[in-house]
Amino acid sequence: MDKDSIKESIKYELLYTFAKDIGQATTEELYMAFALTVRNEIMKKWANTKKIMESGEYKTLYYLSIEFLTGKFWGNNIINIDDIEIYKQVCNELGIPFSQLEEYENEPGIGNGGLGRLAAAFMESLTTLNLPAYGCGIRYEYGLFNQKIINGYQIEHADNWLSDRNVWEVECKDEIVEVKFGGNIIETWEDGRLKIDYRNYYSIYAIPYDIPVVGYDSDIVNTLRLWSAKSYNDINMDWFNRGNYLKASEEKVLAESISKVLYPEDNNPDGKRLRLKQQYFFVSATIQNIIKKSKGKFPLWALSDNVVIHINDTHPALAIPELMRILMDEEGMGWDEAWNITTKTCAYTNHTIMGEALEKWPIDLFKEVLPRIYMIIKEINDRQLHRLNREGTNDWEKIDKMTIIAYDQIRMANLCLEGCYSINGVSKLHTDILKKEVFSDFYAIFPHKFHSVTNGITYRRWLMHANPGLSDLITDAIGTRWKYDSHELEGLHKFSEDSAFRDSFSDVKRYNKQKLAKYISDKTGIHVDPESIFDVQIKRIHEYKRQFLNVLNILYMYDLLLENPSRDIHPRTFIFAGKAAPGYYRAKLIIKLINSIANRINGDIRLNNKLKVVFLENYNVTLAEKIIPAAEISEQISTAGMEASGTGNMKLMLNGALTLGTLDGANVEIKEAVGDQNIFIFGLTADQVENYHKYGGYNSKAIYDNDANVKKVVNQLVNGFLSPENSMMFRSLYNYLLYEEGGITDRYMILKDFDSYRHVHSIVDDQYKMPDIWWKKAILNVAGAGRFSSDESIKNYNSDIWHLSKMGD
Ligand code: 26W
Repeated sequence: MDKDSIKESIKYELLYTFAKDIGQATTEELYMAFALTVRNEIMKKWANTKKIMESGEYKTLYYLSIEFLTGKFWGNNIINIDDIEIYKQVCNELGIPFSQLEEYENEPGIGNGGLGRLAAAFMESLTTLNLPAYGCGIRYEYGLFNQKIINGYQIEHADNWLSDRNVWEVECKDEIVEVKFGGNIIETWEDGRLKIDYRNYYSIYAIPYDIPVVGYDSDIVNTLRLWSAKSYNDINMDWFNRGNYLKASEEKVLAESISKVLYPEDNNPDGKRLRLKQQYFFVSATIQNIIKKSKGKFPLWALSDNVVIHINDTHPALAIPELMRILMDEEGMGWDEAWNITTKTCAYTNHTIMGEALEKWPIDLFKEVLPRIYMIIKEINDRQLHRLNREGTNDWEKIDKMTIIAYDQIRMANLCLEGCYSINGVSKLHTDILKKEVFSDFYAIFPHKFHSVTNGITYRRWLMHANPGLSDLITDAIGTRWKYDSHELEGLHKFSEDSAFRDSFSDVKRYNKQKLAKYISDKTGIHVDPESIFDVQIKRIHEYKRQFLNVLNILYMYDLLLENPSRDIHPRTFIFAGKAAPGYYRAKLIIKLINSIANRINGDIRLNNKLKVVFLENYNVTLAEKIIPAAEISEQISTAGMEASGTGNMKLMLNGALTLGTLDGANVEIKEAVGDQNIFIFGLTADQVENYHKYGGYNSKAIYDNDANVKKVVNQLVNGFLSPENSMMFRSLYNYLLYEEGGITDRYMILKDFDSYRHVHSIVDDQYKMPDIWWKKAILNVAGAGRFSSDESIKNYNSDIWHLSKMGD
């Protein structure tokens, strides 16, 4: 659309939706009018894509994920339809700040972190590459809680992201699906076949809401289909007539609780009944929908030629028994035929290797909520055992690890390994660990099933949208091809030698830092120096991610500066952001610790502003878009072997931050991409960590006793230095470092890695003092980031696992 038609459309929407003209409209109404205008630009392509997909001509991917962390829609969609300049001009001419409209939109926080963000990125890249796909998930009415920091503590507030009309979704009432829970199963034999009679169940309706997924300059618009739970009975008239109004709507409240709130746990399942219901709810609705659409287009035995069902971590793993159920109970197939189809159609990605993060469900709970699905899983389990026996596996330790049902629990990862034709890790290192350790027994039997696909990011959002200054600078240097093909960023390599380019590059960074400094001061009242090094750690708060290690090093730097305030270090601003799961006590205590240190340091005038610590509340995609363009050091310091990939690391390098990290997850590949000189690596390797763990850990007390600096820092946790009002406050963190817990001391190897961590920080300080060298490294990071585009990940998924054809080909 040209400028004038956009203006016309905005006026039209204001008039016919709100009976107002531009001068009268509120920000909300202006936002709506702009959003509807952008939406109108998408609709035709969307309708067309839907029609072609309905025809059944193309093999279609269904990407099942319990989270999709899309970020705000409006600005990103404008970037993707390549209209950003025009919209900015329109805003200018109408005197409406573009940023004000952007700010107005609520971010759909319907994901916890990496897994959810990846799912959204993949949908976008699938579209960009013209590959037909549905994203399938839950339309949570409340997303991840909003985080407030009060007196240094995290306080959670409900995130009512749907409070305004959501113009980006379309309710599809005509595709409503019934999902059944509870009850009991009567098995009878009829004509030599097992007949399943499902009785006394209760039904919940699933209503799909479709959101268009816009790719960059793409021919198609894919669909994100989120299911909302709806009760069959809105009101029970018996109770109502008797005057019991609470009882009258009880059923509705209970039924609709299924899609009410996103569980805030990340990497830490807690086996709740409602969570199990959420999983079955969206999986069953999706699979029923797939089968219904498939019938009439092709015979169901050919399902795997036409459909791929991708299981994003184990949360949608019930897709396997649900597909079996429908093929057998509703379509009349026998077990072998159904199993053959299912195992050729489903594929699984693992996102986490930590034992406690692998989902398991108690059998009793499971049987009660999903009796028929339980029977099917039991049968899969029994057949697996038979097969293992037949194959002569009599190593009981091995069988014990591989079975799906054991110790009164159902192990979802094992179900996926049995029931899927493909399993992949999300970085090279992660896949190696899956093959060698976590799933080594499966790997021995099904080596052909294993793939490695490194994660990626929507680099356009993180450059063109979040960092327009850098984006323009890149375009000036190498043209616009990089917007289509991320590998073109390699063209920046030669500019790293060009001092004029380096100057412009550092000017962009300075500008972004000034903007962030202003945001920090507006939000927190803390003044940070834009000339200081912006050192950021932004991610979920988790022990394995080791924000604690970062904090100990800050304390150490603080101590050094107090000893000698004129010590020659470049001023540093440490920026943290991230949420802790509400029930995760220690993670919440770490937030308090960061804030206590911030308080102490920021108020200490002896430091001459050489050190500042900031915790920005309510980390989400929108906040990430503000922090990342201003970052110079990217802290990726998880205990090696524990971060499956990481994707924040990729966004930060793309924006010219240097990684300071362990050889973990995708950091290993970042190092390959930028070269050893352009990354700061420290700490134990994954093999070393694994070895220590095998032999009961290491002696952290010895490190504490033998290093006076370490001792001082660790003691400061408990001597009132940080919490004069209550010196016991951080005692449990102190104990964690020095005393055994669950058979191991300092499980995350914090003190073990401390020495090399502080050493690498001093190297950072030295190198920042040499701007030519520093900016060269930063530019080489941008140049090397192209391989981490989610377009690239999707190409790899497609060639190795999905085998979809481009629409239009
Ligand atoms: C409640 C149980 C549970 C278990 C695991 C909830 C959520 C999870 C996710 C798998 C956690 C997660 O987001 N994992 C991250 O996935 C990213 C995308 O692959 C990786 O980059 C991160 O390393 C990994 O931690």
